[in-house]
Amino acid sequence: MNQELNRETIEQAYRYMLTARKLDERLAQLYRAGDIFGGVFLGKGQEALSVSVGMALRKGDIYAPLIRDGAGRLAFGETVLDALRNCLGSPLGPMRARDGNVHRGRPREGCMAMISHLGASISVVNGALMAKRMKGESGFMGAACIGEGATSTGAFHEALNQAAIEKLPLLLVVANNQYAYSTPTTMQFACKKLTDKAVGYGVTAHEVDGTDLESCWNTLQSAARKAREGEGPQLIVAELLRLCGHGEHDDAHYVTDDMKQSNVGKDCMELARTLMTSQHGFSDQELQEWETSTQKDINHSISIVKQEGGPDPYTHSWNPLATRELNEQANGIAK
Ligand SMILES: Cc1ncc(C[n+]2csc(CCOP(=O)(O)OP(=O)(O)O)c2C)c(N)n1
Repeated sequence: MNQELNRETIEQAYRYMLTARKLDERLAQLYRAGDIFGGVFLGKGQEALSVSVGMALRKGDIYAPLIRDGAGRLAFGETVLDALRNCLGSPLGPMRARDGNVHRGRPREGCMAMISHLGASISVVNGALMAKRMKGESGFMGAACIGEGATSTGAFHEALNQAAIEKLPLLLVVANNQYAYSTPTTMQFACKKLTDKAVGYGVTAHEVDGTDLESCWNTLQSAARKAREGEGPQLIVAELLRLCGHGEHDDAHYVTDDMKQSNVGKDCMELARTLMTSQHGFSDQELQEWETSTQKDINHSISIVKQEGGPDPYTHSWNPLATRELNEQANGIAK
């Protein structure tokens, strides 16, 4: 059954979106202050889609978020501390100070560590879903999140074909944010719509306005239900605009004014705020209070992580994370 976007669920969704947006803003500041040595990639403009994916998943599902999925990660159970520890290089972070970027995850909890190679995460989710099936589990689902740039890779086509043949309960979520780094969609694909790509593989496709929380929610809920009920992989294509650079090192000068002023250029946070006040009875004051308390909580988490320092080169075990010893340690330490 589809879960409704009601007063309770929209508050949850909005709070995850707000936390993700505020966390992104602080990460950008920390990056500019020289506190983060790795790259910082923000999800500004993609929170409505991302949170709808995260909230369509359940415990026991598989999730492979991409660089702009802070809201979905929070909804799937990631903590603000995990994100900050990873970016600031704390040894207590999920990747134990080895990343300093966005390639973090907790595979044992179903959240795959992000892979930079575009499209590669889809077959990882396929594999995890096939393993669950072989173990006799049921009712599970997986979501792999990609950008429109990844739809041009061989990895995308091979994985989508495999998922279709195996009838895997996969949500393949494409955030078409109009640019793959600086490459516009006209240089990325020649089909009319990205959902056309599903036809050749016999996959059901859904199109959604990625700026609108309600549309994202309803589309993801219905796609998730179909996947769980055995209807095979679902390709979801959301139209939106990345409201920032590719990363904080990129000023996005190539994004045209026309694009910014078009429908895809609308900020999903502002639209969600209007939805909360006009249709779900929340007051501006309430929303302002959440904003202030969220900011305070994030600042508190930053002060905790800053005190944790970096790994001590003399005592830290530099064995690969995949070793048994470190896997077991990481499970105990980084809770
Ligand atoms: C196979 C591969 N080719 C090139 C790159 C370099 N690269 C990293 S991010 C990126 C753009 C990604 O665009 P898109 O898939 O649309 O996702 P978005 O960043 O817009 O969310 C590119 C080309 C890569 N990581 N992997």
